[in-house]
Amino acid sequence: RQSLKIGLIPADGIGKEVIPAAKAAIIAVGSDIPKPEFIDLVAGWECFTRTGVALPEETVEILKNECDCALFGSVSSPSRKVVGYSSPIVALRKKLDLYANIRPVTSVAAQSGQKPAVDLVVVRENTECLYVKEETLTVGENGKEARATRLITERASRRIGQMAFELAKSRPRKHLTIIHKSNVLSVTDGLFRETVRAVPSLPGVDGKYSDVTIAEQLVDSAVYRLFREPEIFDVMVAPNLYGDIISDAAAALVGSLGLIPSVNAGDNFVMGEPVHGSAPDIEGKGIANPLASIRSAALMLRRLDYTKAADRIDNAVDQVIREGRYLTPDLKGKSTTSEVLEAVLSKI
Ligand code: NAD
Ligand code: K
Ligand code: MN
Repeated sequence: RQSLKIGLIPADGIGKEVIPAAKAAIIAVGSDIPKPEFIDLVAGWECFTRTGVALPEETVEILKNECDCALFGSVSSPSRKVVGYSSPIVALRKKLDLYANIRPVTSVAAQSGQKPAVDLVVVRENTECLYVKEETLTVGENGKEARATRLITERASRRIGQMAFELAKSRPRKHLTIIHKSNVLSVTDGLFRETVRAVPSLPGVDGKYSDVTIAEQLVDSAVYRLFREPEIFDVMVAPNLYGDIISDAAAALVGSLGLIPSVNAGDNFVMGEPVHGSAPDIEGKGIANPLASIRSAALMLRRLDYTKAADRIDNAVDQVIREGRYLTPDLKGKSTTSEVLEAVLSKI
């Protein structure tokens, strides 16, 4: 590659405050990556209120045809149904076939050998489950009746399973926990569980995952155990909704949602994205934690095999957290977004 073309979609709320920090971190790694070229793209609720479209066709086309990778901030989706609006991030994950959402949750304590040691990765299926968003509202003898379709396919469960086994194999503990609720949802979660379990015996796998240990945990007790003994988890693979909830819960264990990065990954494209939303309660105050977004940039670079650049960014972030001098209020600090960014840049 001569250059690395990165689409930037800050979208709404604090997305606009933290994506510039990720951009600055990427620029700071200099010659460890091909010369970065940033392409500013729009999507989101504000875009919708301005143009009537939440995800312009142009944004999708440029991502598909011109970008090597992308960074997404956060969208503000109204909790009421608004005619014509649907979440652009859910649509983007589908349109770019970014079928896995990989969310590492690591406490700095874990890195320095202290307790509680959280060092896990949630591998969330990213295209189906309840997020197919097929909802209906009818009126019956019980008044209004709302229904939603929950889709689990063998294909999606298999490829997320493969991604999870691959990731588990690459980590020191090589342990995979399958999250489901197949005691109640025996058909849908049953299919997810069985399909993931069957990955090691797929044709062509040839004992590749024989060193990965496999456990299962019902989603509710998984949250319970996550809070009591987070150290038992390494890689957790889950259908879309459970994965969403579990990763926010795990974020609480390490201090803040503002620390947790993710990548939306497919076979041909990768999009970094902080796990948090648009945080309307702190929007515009200049105090959003930029570390989740900066770490998402590192995760994106790591997936593109720019390991050295990714390590430099991650090490800088870890040092800033460990020193504790420049932290935003979500981590009980007094610093602003830009002060934390400056601290990270100085370490890079
Ligand atoms: P949220 O993640 O925006 O915020 C939850 C809490 O965490 C808030 O108190 C917020 O201030 C805090 N927080 C989150 N990120 C932070 C950061 N970087 N620094 C400091 N504090 C941070 O979740 P929410 O409040 O449930 O949702 C707000 C909006 O975001 C909603 O419109 C929702 O639809 C949207 N959302 C979008 C995405 C996405 O873009 N993928 C994900 C989740 C929520
Ligand atoms: K987000
Ligand atoms: Mn979420």
